[in-house]
Amino acid sequence: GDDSKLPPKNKKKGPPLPNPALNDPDGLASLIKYHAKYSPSFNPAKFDPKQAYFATAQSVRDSLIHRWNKTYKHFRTTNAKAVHYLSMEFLQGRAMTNAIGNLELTNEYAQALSKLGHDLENVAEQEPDAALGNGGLGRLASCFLDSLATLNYPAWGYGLRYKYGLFHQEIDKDGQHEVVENWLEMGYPWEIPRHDICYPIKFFGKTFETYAGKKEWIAGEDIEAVAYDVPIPGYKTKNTICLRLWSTKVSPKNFDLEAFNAGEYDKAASLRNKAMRICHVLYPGDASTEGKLLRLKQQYTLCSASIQDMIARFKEWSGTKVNWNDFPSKVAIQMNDTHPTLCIPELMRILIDVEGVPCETAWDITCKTVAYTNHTVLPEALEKWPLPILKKLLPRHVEIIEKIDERFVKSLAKKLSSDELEQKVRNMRILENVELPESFKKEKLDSSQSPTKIAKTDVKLPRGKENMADLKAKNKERDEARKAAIDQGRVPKPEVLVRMANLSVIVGHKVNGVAAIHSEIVKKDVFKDFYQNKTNGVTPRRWMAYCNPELSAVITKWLGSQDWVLHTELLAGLRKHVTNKDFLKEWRLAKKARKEKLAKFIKERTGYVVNSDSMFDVQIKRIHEYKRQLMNIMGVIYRYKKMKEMDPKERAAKYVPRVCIFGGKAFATYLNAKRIVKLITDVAAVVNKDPEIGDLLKVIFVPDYNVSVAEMLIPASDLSQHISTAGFEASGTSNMKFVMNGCVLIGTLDGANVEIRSDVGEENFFLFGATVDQIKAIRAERSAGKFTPWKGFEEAKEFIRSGALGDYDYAPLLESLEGDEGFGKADYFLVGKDFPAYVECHEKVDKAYRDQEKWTKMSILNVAGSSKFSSDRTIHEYAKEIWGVRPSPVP
Ligand code: T68
Repeated sequence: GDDSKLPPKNKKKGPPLPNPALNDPDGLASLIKYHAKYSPSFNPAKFDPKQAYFATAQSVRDSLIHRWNKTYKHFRTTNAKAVHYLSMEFLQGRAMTNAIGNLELTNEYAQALSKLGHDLENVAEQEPDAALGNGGLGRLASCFLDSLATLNYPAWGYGLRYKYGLFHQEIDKDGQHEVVENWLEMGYPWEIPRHDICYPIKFFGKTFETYAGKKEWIAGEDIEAVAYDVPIPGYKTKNTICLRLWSTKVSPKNFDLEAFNAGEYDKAASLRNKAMRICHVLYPGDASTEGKLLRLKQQYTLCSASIQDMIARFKEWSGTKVNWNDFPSKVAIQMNDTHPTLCIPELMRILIDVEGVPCETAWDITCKTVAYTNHTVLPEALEKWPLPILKKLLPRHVEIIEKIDERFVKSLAKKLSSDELEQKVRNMRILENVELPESFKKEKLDSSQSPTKIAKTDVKLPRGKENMADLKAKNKERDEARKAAIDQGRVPKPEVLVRMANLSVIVGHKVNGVAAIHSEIVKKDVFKDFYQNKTNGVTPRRWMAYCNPELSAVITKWLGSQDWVLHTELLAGLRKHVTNKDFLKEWRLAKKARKEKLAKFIKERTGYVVNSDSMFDVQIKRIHEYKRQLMNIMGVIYRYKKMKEMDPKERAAKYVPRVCIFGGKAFATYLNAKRIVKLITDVAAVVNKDPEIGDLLKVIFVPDYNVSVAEMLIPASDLSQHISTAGFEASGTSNMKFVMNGCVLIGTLDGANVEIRSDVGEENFFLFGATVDQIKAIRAERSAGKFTPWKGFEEAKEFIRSGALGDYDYAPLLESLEGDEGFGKADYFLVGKDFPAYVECHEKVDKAYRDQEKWTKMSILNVAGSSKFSSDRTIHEYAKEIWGVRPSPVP
């Protein structure tokens, strides 16, 4: 269809809608004015940037809705298999620049707004970030949506519409403070409330056996989930897919009018408040039982509403003949980490209890439909829920989970010898801290019990060098001692836990990690034949074309077309120009333009003045000990200290002027992370006002790091730090964004760094630090008391301890770097071990930066080698190797 025109004027009611050709700036200007005038939330007499933003957004939304309707009409006609991406997080950031860009209307909108006295960039900056996520995992989900739409895959994103996004970070003399982020305060023009799409969600209650083994769940609390749809436009295509965010409410019949009229207001609105609470915030604290219940309610709401939605569509699109066996050939579900794992028992429950599908068939359908992506190896990030709490909230689901667990144990019993069995079952089954029943031991398993369908999971023995017989004997002894202690009541019986990752692995037809090295590490524990790697990627639209128009223009000019935005493999073509002086000059100027913008931004946000001729050295990500912002700031301290010990000449000869920029939020209850934030700001306060040092060193902590701040920082960086302890960062995705923006990385052999380094060339990457294989030995060396830290590391610690940074108590942070043993102590993340190599590597960076021509070449070769890290490549791999979906472009 021709969507260059809006729908025809409605002659009967309301004001006349302008009907312009969208590629005409005058027409767009009249459309914007129309929305400014008739938008109900603003005074039509005014037209300030905020109003201009809302009116512009409304006009863009018209086009998006038009395309979105066409897309799903097309998907309905073709009834092709679709992927459903379930994620507790979508870190969308701002929508406007991206939407206008993907519609290819950036110039037209810029002109239209200029006719109305506004500047597009300034108008776009009025939009608050939609921060419905924490970090990498949530942003990955958003990049995937962009690629799914762009590549024309039939797809849906499913998430929750949190009232408050990730907290707003304020920094003051005491460090970080969290303030609610009220992103919906002014209304969100990019969403469409779908009052017609609403599903019941049940909690608590009991299950009953009805007839012939059928189960019925009578709930104790009934609420509803209602859809808010956010259209996601593809780039250079009409395909516009849907991010469906669920919000919670109660049906009006649950409002107790009698109680209200009797003055019992809290009672009257009690259920309503409970329902609203579910979508209040992202990851509410879960230390208490109430907190755990709330988290589980969130996860279950996402899963139940989404599964009901898929089932409703499947039935509707199947017409009169619903064949449940066809479900997996129409529906693929991807679980973004374990947070949506409850969709497994929910799909089975609905199939068995509601649709009357036989258990075996329901099991088969569920296995073929769901797949799981693992994003972490950190044990504390692997979700486990206490069985009694889960049972209280979702009694029927627990019955189903227990059945899956039982069948899995049987499948292992059938395959393994009895001496291996206990240990394997303990590690791999869904329920933790449950004794293995005698009847499951191999010799007692009669063949009629042998499972067939779940025998998909294969076990590989750990590849350690330990003597297996010794290990087994030791384990047995330990287990017996533990059991005796419990039996005698000397230690409490451990709580039974439900391991969500194990459930996902057992059921999912595919399991994948997110970078080659991460997948190798996880494979050792995760035992599945069909374990895959799908290296992450990021969208080159948002992360190159829109956030870095200057560099993008240079790339387009020298490649001769803009096709690289869709086909990043063309970026390799930059290599052949790398000796051309004009090209190098234009490249430098483009980078410089972004650095000047950033310098202005830094001044506005922090008050500090930085020189845009300095090297911009950036580390932006969630604050976490494994990401080692602590090592970075200790490196800065060491550098500062050495500078102070030198005379000015020596100092200037050794170091190039640097601005060390940090950004990131610390989880509210993660005290060491908050101490690191405080340390960075304290160092900044001392260094930045030291006249002796001047421009040679500046330290900046950019408050409230989010997607929009990343869009400002990444294009302006020269060097960026990806320095996690090897084996801890699953992939990282900002490393990819930096590379695409011509920034050189300093990093360890961790996550996607490994692949980046190999693709951009070893000589264009600053590598340092211990490798994954060395870590075990390093820890052993330490606990044997054999590790002596480098004196430079001790100097940096001493500087912090000395009070030179003020009177804040850094002792707990420093203690984490000391001692010989223990998690959270004994320098678990090997800052001390890697520190000398890190400092030395930064000296190489200084040397390299002095030669600006050489540095510019490195910068170009990073972009030229970045093609693999487009999320388009990642999505094609998922589509082909996991989901079995094919592109379906709207004609
Ligand atoms: C990140 N994980 C990985 N998790 O840390 C990062 N976890 O290496 C990877 O690039 C990225 O995922 C995408 O694959 C996260 O962001 C979380 O945010 C999280 C949230 C709640 C519970 C556990």
